[in-house]
Amino acid sequence: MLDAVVPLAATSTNARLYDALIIGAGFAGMYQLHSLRDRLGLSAHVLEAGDGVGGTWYWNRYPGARCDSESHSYCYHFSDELVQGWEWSERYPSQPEILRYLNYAADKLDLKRDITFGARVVAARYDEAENLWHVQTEQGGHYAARYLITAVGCLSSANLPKIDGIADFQGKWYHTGEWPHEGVDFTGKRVGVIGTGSTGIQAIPVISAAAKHLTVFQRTANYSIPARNAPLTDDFKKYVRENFAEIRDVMRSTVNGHPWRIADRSVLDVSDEERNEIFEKAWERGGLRLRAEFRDVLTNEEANRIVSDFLKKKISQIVKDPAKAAILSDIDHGFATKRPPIDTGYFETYNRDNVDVVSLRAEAIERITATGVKTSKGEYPLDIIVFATGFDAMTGPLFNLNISGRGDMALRDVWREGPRSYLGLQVVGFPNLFTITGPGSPSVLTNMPVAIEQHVDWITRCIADMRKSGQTRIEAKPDAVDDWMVQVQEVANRTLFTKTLHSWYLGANVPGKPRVFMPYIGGMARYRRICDEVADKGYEGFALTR
Ligand code: N01
Repeated sequence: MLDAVVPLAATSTNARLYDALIIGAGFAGMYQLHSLRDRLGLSAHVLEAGDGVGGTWYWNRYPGARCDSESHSYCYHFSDELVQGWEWSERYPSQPEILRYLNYAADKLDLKRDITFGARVVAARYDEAENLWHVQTEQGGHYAARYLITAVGCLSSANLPKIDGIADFQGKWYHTGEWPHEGVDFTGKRVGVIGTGSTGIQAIPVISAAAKHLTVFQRTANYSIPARNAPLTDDFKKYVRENFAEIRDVMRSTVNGHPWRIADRSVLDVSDEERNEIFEKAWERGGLRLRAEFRDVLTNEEANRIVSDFLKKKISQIVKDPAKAAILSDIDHGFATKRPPIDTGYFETYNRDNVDVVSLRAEAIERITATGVKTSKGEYPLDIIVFATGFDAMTGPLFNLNISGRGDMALRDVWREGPRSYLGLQVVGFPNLFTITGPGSPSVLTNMPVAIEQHVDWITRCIADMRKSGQTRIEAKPDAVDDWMVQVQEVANRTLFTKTLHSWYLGANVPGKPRVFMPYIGGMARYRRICDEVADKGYEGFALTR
């Protein structure tokens, strides 16, 4: 272990020294800790800002918070024991159930003793002479380690729009990503929700059932597919227990890590009747699988238009008030070119008398006043405002750590024009820093636990190999980064994703953020192969030194 190699006195300060420091105790940080500590025998430690494990599921406690991946796929797969020891109750796991699951996993693996909770990292600096990372927390903690691994998630830096007058508001306001643990009582309140992404679409039906009145402020109309959530049957639970190895193989070998394969047929190859029947069945079955009914939904404009039209028509059929239906179905982008939400009674919610929708395309928000929201056409009196306005995705959580590499180069400056990485794992100038599900990897385009396990396994193998060969420093080479960034953009340009310019995949939701398609869209299975080949070839594209 590092402690044996580098005595504490060798570091310039009284830092607590580890082989590896991991930032974040969600799915990624927990598995990384287990892998380094229990498989490699390293001294590894996790710093976590929250007071418990859970990551995104620790913070996102808004009403209706639930995962859009199916529960049997949204869990660790590396351990049969963990799989067999846990039983999900519903088709899609709710936030409290996922938090219980992650606590179950943390306790089973005995992880909490190596996690410092309530430790928010505010700076991480690489010291070249020592070949160590120095990490500081807001609480005054100072830690050092040879390897620094960020496990901070892609969607953990809340995006609160800078709307004038927010400080004047006399009611209460909340961002969904930083929801109060004690909950919010909407009873008898006039509530405004700003934002109709996956989060808003989950929260709106639940809030509307409690509030006196709900006004939804919609900037971009969105598709949504019914989730058809339900308790899991005993038969299904048995099927999962008995077939887990096969389910895991499917998840690991598909494009996006879900437990189903994408059908090998074109939207354009089937007759209108057959296509309609396929869509109707998928609509009735519910969930993200509808997207997988055809292979070209995200690559062929005509195919995408046909699916999009089917879904827009559904909105008009569900929403009874034609004026509301027109606002909700006026969608300006192709289905799934922004992350497609799934819902429980979302469009039906607009049939309630206490729910209105305001199109911000027709009347922009001018300011927030003491008593509500003022648009160019009128004022909406409110007691509570909920910002379901998303996240500074992918780069935001990393920038918040104030990471600086060789020569005190700030990551924020190096990525001023957009993120540049090798495989989404490493950045030039930041040796021994690994970014789990970093920009340039499939990450948010997949069922996250699958992408997380692949990254953690790769990082663990890499560190194990380095130790075997006596190497102490790994850093991505500039040429490898250049090549990888070309590949990331090329595969993105072959899809319809880059045609929708206002998605958070491109950073468009945060004013001033560079428009770069951040995740790797070449598919999880292909990405896994590429990473494995890189490792097999002695970490091609990385510089390894003693
Ligand atoms: O955020 P979003 P989210 N004025 O960015 C609007 C994951 N997730 O929290 O589309 C007015 O998608 C914005 O409008 P526009 C999932 O990956 C997962 O909903 O930018 N409106 C949009 O309507 C998801 O994609 C689960 O024009 C403003 C909304 O706010 C990601 O998290 C569950 C505005 C933001 O939508 C983010 O989802 C939930 C402004 N100034 C979420 N700024 C799971 O299943 C933004 N908006 C695990």
